[in-house]
Amino acid sequence: MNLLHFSDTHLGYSEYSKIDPTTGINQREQDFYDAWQQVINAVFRLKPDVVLHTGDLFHTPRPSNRAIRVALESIQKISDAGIPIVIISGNHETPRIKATGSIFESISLFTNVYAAFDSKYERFRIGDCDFHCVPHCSLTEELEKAFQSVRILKDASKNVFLTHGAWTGRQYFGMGEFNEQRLPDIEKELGFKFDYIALGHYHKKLDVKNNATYCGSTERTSLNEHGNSTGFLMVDLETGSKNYFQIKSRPMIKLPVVDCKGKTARNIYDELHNLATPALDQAIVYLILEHIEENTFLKIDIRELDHIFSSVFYLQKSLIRETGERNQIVSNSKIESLAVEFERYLATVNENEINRDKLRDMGLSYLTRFEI
Ligand SMILES: [Mn+2]
Repeated sequence: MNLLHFSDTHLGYSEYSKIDPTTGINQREQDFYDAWQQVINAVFRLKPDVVLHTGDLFHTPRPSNRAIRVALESIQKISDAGIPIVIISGNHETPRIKATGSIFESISLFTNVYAAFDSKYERFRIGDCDFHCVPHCSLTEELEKAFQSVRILKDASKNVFLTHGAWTGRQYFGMGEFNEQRLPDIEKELGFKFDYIALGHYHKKLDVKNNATYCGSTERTSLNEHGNSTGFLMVDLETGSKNYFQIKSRPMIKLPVVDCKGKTARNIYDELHNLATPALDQAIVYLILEHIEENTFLKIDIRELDHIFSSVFYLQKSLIRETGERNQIVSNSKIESLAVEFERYLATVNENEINRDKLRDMGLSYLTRFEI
């Protein structure tokens, strides 16, 4: 039996303000739909016996109509093709209040769809294989109860386990999210070895054991994920072999940290020009400037930084300045406080035309008096 395992598709995620010129929707939202579509195309190309999705199908418990349509359209196609889908809910789409209901109630109406989403253990038999599911649970007690409820039936020829959360064996593999769940080693608890343990939640392809794997996400939801590939897994239950298929997603690149000690704004711009290669085109780029001296900091024009990296999709900037008392101030925002922006402006004005010191003192006294 061949399984296609994917996870953490986060449909409905959107970020930044860029619009896709073809579809007219938020570009990042579209990126996530494109990633999803690549996996759906692969389902029809690779024709697995069963498709597994291990949670965070949607980015939120109340996804937009568009995100729902994208998901249902594809799920219906897979269902119509007679390919079973086993799907569990993750922490991102599990409502905190049960009365909200779950979008998974609608998804499970399709034939060939086996969905576990109700904060409890569920087992589905497909062919002669059992799929044991523990979705994200709202409460820790529910999670404990779900794990205790797992039963292995004698007549099942294969057993697959699906769950969503942070594996906490020898090492912790989590996302650091406040509502994430810590997963016990189910095999140790049961004294039983599964044919495959399909894990969701950690956005990086990772084998926690020979037979237990996070397939990673299909797109990246945070700059912390800049080094992660995106894709899905094909698992052969007979041989235990696993093949990872990478899919295309928007590049996310963290540039080497720029040490600005002793450098002028001009020196820094020159250095950045060398970093701004065509490899960054349309990428989400993380730029860190550190040890910026106070004087230089005031002269750095943020618009110039954006200009140097004008071919990127989005430039996340972190400017770290030395203040002399071994303190560092980190600024991520585009516009600083009015006082800083005013000082920056003064630094660009021709000194012959104004009395800079006087203007600076007057300006700062007004600004600090009235700035909230
Ligand atoms: Mn996730």
